Amino acid sequence: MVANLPPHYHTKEAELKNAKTPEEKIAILLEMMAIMPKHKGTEKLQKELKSKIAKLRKEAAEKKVISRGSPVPTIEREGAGQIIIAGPPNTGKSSLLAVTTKAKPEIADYPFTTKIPQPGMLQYQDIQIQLIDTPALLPGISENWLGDMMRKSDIILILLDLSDDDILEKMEQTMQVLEQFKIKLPDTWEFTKKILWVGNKIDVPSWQDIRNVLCDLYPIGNQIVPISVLQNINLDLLAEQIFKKLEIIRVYTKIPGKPPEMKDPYTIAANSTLEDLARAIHKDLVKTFRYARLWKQGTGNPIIAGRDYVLEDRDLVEIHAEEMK
Ligand SMILES: Nc1nc2c(ncn2[C@@H]2O[C@H](COP(=O)(O)OP(=O)(O)O)[C@@H](O)[C@H]2O)c(=O)[nH]1
Ligand SMILES: [Mg+2]
Repeated sequence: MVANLPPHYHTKEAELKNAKTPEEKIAILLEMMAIMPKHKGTEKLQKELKSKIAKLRKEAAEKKVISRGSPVPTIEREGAGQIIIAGPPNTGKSSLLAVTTKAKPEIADYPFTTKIPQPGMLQYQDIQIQLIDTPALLPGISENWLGDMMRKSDIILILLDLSDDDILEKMEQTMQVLEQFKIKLPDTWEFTKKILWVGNKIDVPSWQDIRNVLCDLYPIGNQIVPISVLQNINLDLLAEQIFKKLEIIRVYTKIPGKPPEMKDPYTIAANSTLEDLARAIHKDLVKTFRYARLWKQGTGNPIIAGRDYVLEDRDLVEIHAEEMK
């Protein structure tokens, strides 16, 4: 006989009876797992729920192959880069979006609050970077549109909860979905996308122990950016890491004879040339480009540079072109 199940648990049991799809059932079962107290008395029940979830996941995966035509959410790319915030349930993904952008996602201490992706713009110095909050990565639940969205992004930010004792299981599930999405290569620690590892909730004292447990199994030791969304710890560092990983540079342009405004820079890939910049400004400019006067950050005298010149972050450029006929 199981003792002391919270009343909320029984509400979920009732919901489970009414749930129709395997996805809905898995979501409810995972919530039941989350609210169930973990002790000897609930061990058997925990096992039962786990095996139910495993069975449903198989069912869902089989069904997914044939089901088509459900509406697929898409988000238009904006700003200097697109970052997907992904990870297990309840790690603070929506909270991170809410604190770093003007977006207002739903936040709650139970899983599956976020069902559709939500974008927001992160201001980093004088540029904006698009962050997208997404539903949790879970085998059997995560839908293919999420994989597509991740593969089209610039960086996948994997947000982990460093206060979670079950972090290894969560990590395992996350990796399983990333493999299914062909973002992680099987049996290796290689990814087809840039991954930024972030550990949240470091306001909880045990975070270092949990990080160590994680690092014993996964080669991400010194890569995890430790943050607390709730207490605003290291969020500036995180923005800086995102900018670095994007590998872009800001280039300011000015009109001949006018003073520079030094705002709204072009953001282009690192190691771009003046020709690449000209192309980003206008396709005709690539043909008519003659030379540029170029100021390095903080210097007074311009240099004269040709189209092969490799630009650096914060260069100021004045392009001289032939008149179009
Ligand atoms: N202690 C702590 N709790 C946090 C932090 N960030 C988020 N949370 C809590 O974690 C729970 C899940 O947050 P949410 O943003 O909905 O997570 P999501 O499911 O990953 O989108 C909420 O109760 C948040 O208040 C943090 O930095 N520290
Ligand atoms: Mg959420």
